[in-house]
Amino acid sequence: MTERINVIGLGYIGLPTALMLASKGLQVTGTDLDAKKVAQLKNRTLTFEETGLEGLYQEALKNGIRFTDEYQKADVYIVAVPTPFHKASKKVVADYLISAVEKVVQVCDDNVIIVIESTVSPGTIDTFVRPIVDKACVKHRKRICLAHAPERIIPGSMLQELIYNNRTIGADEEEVAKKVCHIYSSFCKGEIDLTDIRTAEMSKVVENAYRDINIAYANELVKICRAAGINVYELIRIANRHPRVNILTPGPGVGGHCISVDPWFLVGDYPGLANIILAARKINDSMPEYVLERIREIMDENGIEAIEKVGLYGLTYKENVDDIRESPTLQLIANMRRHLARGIKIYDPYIKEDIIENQYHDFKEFLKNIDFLVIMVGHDEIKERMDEIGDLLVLDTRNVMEREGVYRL
Ligand code: SAJ
Repeated sequence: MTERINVIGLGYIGLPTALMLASKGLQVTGTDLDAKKVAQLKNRTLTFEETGLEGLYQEALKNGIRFTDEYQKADVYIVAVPTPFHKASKKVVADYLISAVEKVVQVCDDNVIIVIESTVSPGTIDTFVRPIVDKACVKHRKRICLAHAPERIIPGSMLQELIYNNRTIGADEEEVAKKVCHIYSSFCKGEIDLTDIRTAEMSKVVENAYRDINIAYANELVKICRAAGINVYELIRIANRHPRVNILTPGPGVGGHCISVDPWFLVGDYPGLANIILAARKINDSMPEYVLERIREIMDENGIEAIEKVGLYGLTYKENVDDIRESPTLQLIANMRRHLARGIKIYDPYIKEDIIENQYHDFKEFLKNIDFLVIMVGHDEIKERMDEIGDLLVLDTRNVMEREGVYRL
């Protein structure tokens, strides 16, 4: 393939995608406005950890991938910039996307495709992106086509999923969809569904809302089972023996930049229609507060008065990743500042820099300074170091400890 690809945004999605394409021999340039990030990547150092990413990076470097903070001339642009949601209106914040597309249309030649990979609320491309492209096409007499190829990869297993997951590609014309499909097929072994842009936008958001609703169901069962005096994990285990039941795992809340964000797009755009979706968001967002209540109850029950004696294990939004975006632990701490004194201890093996007060970087040191351990994330590390916890008082929000007498959600 001779296409020149310019990947815009070298974050959790853009970087692995750029590396994957380059490793397959495509001519790839990765662009990011963060000069520090670009310098680091040029300097042969990855910007985040992910299984297999280092090997892929080396392969891509060997094949001549380039990193820059400038937009390039290319045949295909893949835009993977952040698309957060507005906290009050719940609508998508398309500013990064708009700015990226504006820069692309300024620099691009005739006959190019802009593929939006960022997750967007359905209709975003028509509302914010298409007008920019249409205007540029008229003004500069260029043909610029649009496509949407939402990503589906899960942190912790990104590369595996980039290769094997099925994908969706939305475009206005079949010819464009096929061209984009051809590029992604260089590494994607999954099946690729071709559709229109709006359906592709909606499918991504709906998939993540589906997962959020299913997690909310498990979290609601936690509260019901607590009131009923039933072990929720035993209940779910039994219910899941039914051939058509598959209840997910309760936890201290839903974090990450996808599942806890994307459903809001539907709530923001379809208030009054997105009812289950809104209820699920509320249930999942209530979990850090619920954990806080459990912490207080257990402290009272065991005569622990000082919050300084409590330690939270895990800062990341889920196990075995170094990503803290929308992390339930951070939400819990934010709630805590309002209710309780400062001083709670924190440890996470994946977070090497100091990002919060009273953070430990050594597990033994952390344990030495607490009387009550709250497991917020089930990293493999804690599963391997159970012996060191001994008979310490524990609230295990992830159900990773088998020991008798451990408190659970
Ligand atoms: N969680 C639970 N119980 C569960 C499963 C997850 O409490 O049974 C929590 C996790 O601890 C975490 C949050 O939910 O805090 C989200 O974790 P996740 O593993 O469901 O999802 P992400 O955010 O790591 O990645 C998701 C993936 N989506 C699905 O699995 C449906 C991925 O496929 C998407 O591509 C990605 O979001 C994305 O970028 O949208």
